[in-house]
Amino acid sequence: MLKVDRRRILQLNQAEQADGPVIYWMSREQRLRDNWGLLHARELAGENRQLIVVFCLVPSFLGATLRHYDFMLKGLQQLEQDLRNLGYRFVLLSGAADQVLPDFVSGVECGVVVTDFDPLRIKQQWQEAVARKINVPLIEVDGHNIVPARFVSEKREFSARTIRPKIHRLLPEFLEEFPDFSAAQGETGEYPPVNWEQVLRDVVVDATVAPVDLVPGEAQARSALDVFVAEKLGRYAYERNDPNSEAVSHLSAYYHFGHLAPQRAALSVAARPSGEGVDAYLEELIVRRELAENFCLYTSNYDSLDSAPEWALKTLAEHAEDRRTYLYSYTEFEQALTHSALWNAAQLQMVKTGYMHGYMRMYWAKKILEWSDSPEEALRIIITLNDRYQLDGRDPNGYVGALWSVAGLHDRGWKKRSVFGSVRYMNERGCRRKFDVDAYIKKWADRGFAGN
Ligand code: FO1
Repeated sequence: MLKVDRRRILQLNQAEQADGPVIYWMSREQRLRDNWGLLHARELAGENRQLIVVFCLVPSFLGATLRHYDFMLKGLQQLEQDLRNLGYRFVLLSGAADQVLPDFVSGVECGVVVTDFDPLRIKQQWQEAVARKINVPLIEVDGHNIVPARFVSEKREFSARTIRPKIHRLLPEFLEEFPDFSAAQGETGEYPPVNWEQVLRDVVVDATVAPVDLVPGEAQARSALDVFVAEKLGRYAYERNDPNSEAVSHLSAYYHFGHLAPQRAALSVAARPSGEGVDAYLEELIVRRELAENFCLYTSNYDSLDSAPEWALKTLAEHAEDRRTYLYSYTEFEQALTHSALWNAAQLQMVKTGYMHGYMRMYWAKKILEWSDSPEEALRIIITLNDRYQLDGRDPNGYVGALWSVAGLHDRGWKKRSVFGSVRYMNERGCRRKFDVDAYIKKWADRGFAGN
């Protein structure tokens, strides 16, 4: 029988389980395999109860555009097919979960609802409202973190240094192989298939940010992981900060939409002969990623400057009046109209492909701080652009990356300088020491903003 570690599971209301179908309210973990939430729902359904997978599609979600909806809906379309092939039902509800799920739950006389752990505010609000409105249990399962976020720490951690030993101590227990997800048992019933072309036509999102070439879905995510492990991991330790080198994984959009479990990637990487590539990738994938989840879980204003460490707020305030050598508006940043060819190239890489190299993300955000009126304004611009263009926008990692760049989150103080105070500074000279800046500019700069 399937077994999901009880430390991943939390009941969000007091209701008693009843007979009737089990609903898996899928949101963040949009995959069939390696999905602890779905496995737990399967476990509860056992031999005799129906399992219904429900996704609540909201017409607008934190600045998402057609780029994101196209990727997500095409991934869900494949998932529906995979579920049906195993005899499970998939239902797409239109509207926010707190508005549409409770009626569906009572309509099918469901006995229990399982859903994904997610530290973002809007998701916590949906979950609280659903937990209140239904009269059966709502159970959250952490299918995103290898060491479950609520279990690894009960408080906001100070930095990677403080969370790392806690994660490493528990990793041998939690970095386990997933059980198979088996076919449905008993009576399966029918729901009409989703008309995906219609759904994609009907979403009313900003279509000026065009879909990108990355192919969504579990199968594609899995082969991207295999290619990374076989062909790039060896170079990762030495070349990951070179945006011209293809030594990075390009898996972040798959993690964001749940097409790939970080735990699957960790299992594949950890199975390689140990070496610096293995350690370096596991540090980013597990420690840094789970530190971001910890921050958002215990900091409700995770996208506001108010949540930055005090030392950083103090030093930024001391430098609030420093003269800015360059000052750009949101639109100038968006359209890559700064004086810096390197910065513009990074912006264009993101606008055109939905992806910016990790090292450039830090440089890009730090320059927005340097060339904006205030740190508040810089943070707003960074988050808006990130959520609009990056395929992996609206993710705990993105919010934490923005605050790290602007306001020293999870970092320490450095040598003082203008505008930044003692927040860590980065400049083009540093980039030139690390990689061929002109080659990077050449690759992206002539693409132009228009017609993305
Ligand atoms: N989650 C949902 O439950 N319903 C949606 O309609 C939905 C849309 C969406 C669009 C863009 C995007 O980046 C994420 C979206 N997600 C949606 C949520 C997402 O899966 C994540 O839960 C959070 O963004 C990060 O944890």
